[in-house]
Amino acid sequence: MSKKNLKFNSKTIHGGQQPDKAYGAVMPPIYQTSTYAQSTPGGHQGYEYSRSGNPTRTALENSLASIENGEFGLAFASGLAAMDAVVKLLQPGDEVVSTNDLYGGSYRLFRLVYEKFGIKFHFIGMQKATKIEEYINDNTKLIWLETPTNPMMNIIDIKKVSEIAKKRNVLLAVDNTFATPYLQKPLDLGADIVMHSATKYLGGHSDVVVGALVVKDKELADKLYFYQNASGAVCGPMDSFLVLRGIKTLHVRMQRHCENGKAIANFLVKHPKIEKVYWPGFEDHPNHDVAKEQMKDFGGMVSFITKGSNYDEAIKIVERLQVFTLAESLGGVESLAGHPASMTHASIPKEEREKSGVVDALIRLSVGIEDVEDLIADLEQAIG
Ligand code: P1T
Repeated sequence: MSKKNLKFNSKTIHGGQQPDKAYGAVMPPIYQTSTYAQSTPGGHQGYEYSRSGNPTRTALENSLASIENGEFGLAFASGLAAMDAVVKLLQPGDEVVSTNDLYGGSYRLFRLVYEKFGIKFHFIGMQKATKIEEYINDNTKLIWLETPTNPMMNIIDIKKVSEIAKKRNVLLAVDNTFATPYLQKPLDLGADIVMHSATKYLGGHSDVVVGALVVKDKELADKLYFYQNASGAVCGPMDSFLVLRGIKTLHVRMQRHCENGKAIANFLVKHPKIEKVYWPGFEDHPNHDVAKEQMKDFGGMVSFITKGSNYDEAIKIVERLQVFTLAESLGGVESLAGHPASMTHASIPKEEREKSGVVDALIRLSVGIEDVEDLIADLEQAIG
């Protein structure tokens, strides 16, 4: 039976994997080497230098391609390094249409690094997909979107956006960090590139910083590989091993993240001190129907605002949490809480971030896989 036809849960464990050729190791060895012996110049066994390729990284890249239903995976030193390779496909004068609600570091990369090289970025709300058409012109080469968005949990209709992108001959890249391929597969919905901060759910244990790209098209894969090798922000062998190990339990972890996320969202929405909860599983979430259609479940990320809250009040709440750890990042087995305005989204100017709802009072939760009663009790005492 071809491993290509496995169902998703089996793919997380077996996809693109085979026992190591040397001794049959079931997990790929950590090939902690920078270089490889050659019998004559160019006479090597497939690997010559670990920036260009490393067998442990290849094992991870094959797994990534398999779980995202793609053909080619590329593993980078971080999520931002993976994004960086995508932007390098562009030329001065090119334009990008991006979601206005996105990770602060992604915004910073676009605005503070690539704008000065003559690339123009439009940050817009994409909840109504047709809105994008107003911003596409002959210079537009890339649409960049997150769904669910970080941290407002907006849902963008990947299929509709991909139809627009195809019609206008523009590449579509989807940051699938929040959903993971357990919940949604952007390539199946028409995207050209899937990007991950594998630091998050794919790694799953908050012990590594890694990024990933997956594509179907060989020509596109070759171009991205060129920039990966030419710029050199590759994923090391130890980190490749850790993410590969994380992916093997992705489906079981995600199932529990979703269950706990749902319980927390429902607890918060009924709490008398809560003003607003952002979670795509609510029937009154603006794109709940799209979420139901393109996602298997609603994920483990929940954002909220308490009544009459402000910057200081939000900080007090996150400081009082005991089981949730106040920290940057998300997607690990442990629950984390963050204050986007001062942490993950601090690099977006206040006026700009508030336009997309990232106000000073907003708190973001990455709901882990602990006993949910403990998480609810912790929120109860912190909210007061
Ligand atoms: O941190 P890094 O692996 O480089 O990934 C950047 C990144 C890209 N895209 C999304 C949606 C992200 O959430 C991130 C990183 N985010 C956090 C560190 C955070 O706490 O939101």
